[in-house]
Parts: sequence; structure tokens; C-alpha cells
Amino acid sequence: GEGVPASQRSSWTQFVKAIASFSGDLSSLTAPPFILSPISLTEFPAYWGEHPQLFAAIVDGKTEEDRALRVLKWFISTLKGQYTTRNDTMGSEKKPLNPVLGEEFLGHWPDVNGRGRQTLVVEQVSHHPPITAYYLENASKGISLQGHNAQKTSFSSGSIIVKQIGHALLTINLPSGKKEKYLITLPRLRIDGLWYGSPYVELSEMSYIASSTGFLSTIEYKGKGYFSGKYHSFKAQVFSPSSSRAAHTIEGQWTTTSKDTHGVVFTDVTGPKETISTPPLAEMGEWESRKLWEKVAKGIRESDFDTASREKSKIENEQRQRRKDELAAGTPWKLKYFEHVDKDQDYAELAGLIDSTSVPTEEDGYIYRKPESPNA
Ligand code: 0T9
Repeated sequence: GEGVPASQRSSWTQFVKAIASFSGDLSSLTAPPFILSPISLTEFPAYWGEHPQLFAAIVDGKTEEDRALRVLKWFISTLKGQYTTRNDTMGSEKKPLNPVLGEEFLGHWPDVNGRGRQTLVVEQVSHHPPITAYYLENASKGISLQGHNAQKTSFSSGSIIVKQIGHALLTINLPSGKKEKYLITLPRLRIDGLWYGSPYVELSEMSYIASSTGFLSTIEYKGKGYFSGKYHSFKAQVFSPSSSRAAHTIEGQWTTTSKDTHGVVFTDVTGPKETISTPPLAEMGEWESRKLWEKVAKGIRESDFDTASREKSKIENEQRQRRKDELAAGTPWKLKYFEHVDKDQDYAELAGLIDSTSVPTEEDGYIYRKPESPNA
């Protein structure tokens, strides 16, 4: 494995073998130091927000069809950030820090050229299983994204297969007072390159964007050797409510560019993205992710893995004690920003637009939302 430091080769081989014979919560497996990331999974929802211009521009769509295309354009444009950032900044996919219950990640993207300020609230709403809830909003434009995320992992022919449990619901409050909703389902991941010690994400199968207007976008993901022979390829189709023939077809790579059937560029993510603004570490609260993991992250960044693992154990022990105390006192942990809901009515309605055989059915018990959000 060329990605593996010589001194960690045998522990990497052991780790990959452990993954292969294991199915469930990968966060519980001890990984060799070189693959550890100093960043917690609670930071990942920020990837949804890294194209604030495209998010804000959704509401400028003049027709239902135009808005369906703009939602698709924004969604495709976030994929590069979601699935290749660790490779770009750290050399390969890495094992993120496993968030604790109540961990938060808060930040914003400033208002530039009147596009409006965009804000993000993330909370770890469950530890077993790990579930992260998030709420992205551009209040001045009347647009928001409410979502929750969990994963089920398995192993198949050398790759980790990750099924994402969860979905996102995008809501637009139109100037007319009308509300439009878009259910966004999430693609399946395959983590390849494991044996070489340089893991990366490839997307597979389908994901969907189903709108309350009746528009449906289907996105098919392919790796090397399919539509174009290129990695990270996709083909998207937009269906209007009135016809079973696709009104638009877009093909390309979610890491670079895509075009419609006339050869017109649809998405282009070759330029810079806008990362989230967060307060200085010194001003963060104790539950904010970067504050909470500060010492562990420092240890990982400075290759001081003894400190990293000692500080990580401290956090885990403190969490265990906290759970025991809560149990003894009969006062369970209270979520701060999100609440658990038994059923997501919008999900139930909009999922009907999608081919019923491919609708994820494992959402039960995983749904959380921000009470004062427009979908509540
Ligand atoms: C939601 C995203 C998700 C989180 C990550 C599978 C994964 C944890 C979940 C699905 C975001 O919107 C998008 C991107 C990347 C996903 C991660 C990739 C990954 O490898 C990890 C898992 C848990 C591992 O760390 C596997 C072990 C490691 C050795 C592979 C590098």
C-alpha cells in the first residue's frame, strides 16, 4: 500500500481485515494513526452550504421547471465538497472523529452582493446509532434545508459500502406566499482504494430529488468505465409531472463539469468553493465540535497520537459517566436545536414520486427537525 507509512503497514492490513469481517458501526474500530482525521462528522453538513450563491439563486427561478433545475444544479455542485474534500486537503479519505451526543457545529456564510446571509446549525442528536441533524438556511431568501444523516456500512469485494440513512428536505417560501418542497435522497457510497491505504469515495446507484410541484430529478452515479470511462460520473434526468419522457438530461462528472444535451455547461465546480465561517476557537462553547475535540485534533495534526488517544478516552469516559448519571437521575439528555419526530409527513408524501422499490425504508426512528423551521 503506497498510502501507508512503512511502520503502519501491518496495522493497516489488520484494520482492513477487521473491516472485512465486520458490519455495523465502523466508528468503533481502532484505526492506525495515519488514517485518522482531526475533523468530526458534525462538520460535514457544512458541505451543503459551500455554494451559497447557487443556493440563494434557487428562489430566482421563474417557473417550477426552472426551480427544479436550479435545485439539481445546486445539489450536484455540492457533491465534490461532500465526497472529495478529505482527499484534496488530507491526501485521502480519512476516518472522521465520532461525534458525541450533543456535539454542535455552528457557522455562517456572509451576505455578499445581496445574496443574503446563510447559516448552519448542526447537532449530534444520537450516539448509538450515530445520527447528525442539520439545518441550513438563507432566511432573507426564504430557503432552507433540513436534514439528518446516519450510515450503515458493509464490505464487498474489497470496498466499504456505505448506505446513507436519512434525507434532506429543501423548502422554498416563494414571494407569492406559496411553499415548495423538495425531498432529496442520498447516494450510496463505495470506499475504494483500501488495500493501497489511499481510500476515496465513489458514488453508485441512484439518488432522487422529488418536488411538491411534481417535478422529479433522477441522478445515476457511475465510476470509471461506464458513461464516459471517467471516475465520478453521473447522468441526471428531470421529469415534468405531465410526461414520462425526460425534459432535461445532464451528463458529466460531479468533480468537474457537466453539460446538457445541447452541450451547454450545467455545473462547473472547477473553481473555488466557499468554506463556512466559524467563530474563533476561544469564543466557542464547550459543546462546539472544534472546542470539544481541540486537544484530540491537535494531537492528530501534530502526530502526537499518545496525547490524541488519551484526550479521546477522556471525552469518551466523561460521556459514559454522563449517561450513567442521567439514567440514575431519570433525566435523559435534552437536545438543544432539534427534536425527534415519529414521522416526516413531507417525506411520506414526496417519496411517493420516486420508484417505490428504491425508496429507503429504514428512516424509522431517525427523523429529527428544528422545531421553528418552516416545515415543522
Ligand atoms: C455525510 C459523507 C458522509 C457523511 C461520510 C462513510 C464515512 C462517514 C460518513 C456520508 C456527508 O454529507 C457526506 C461523506 C463521506 C462519508 C465518510 C467516508 C468514510 O470513509 C467514513 C467511514 C465511517 C470511515 O471512516 C471508514 C474507515 C476509513 C478507514 C476509510 C477512510
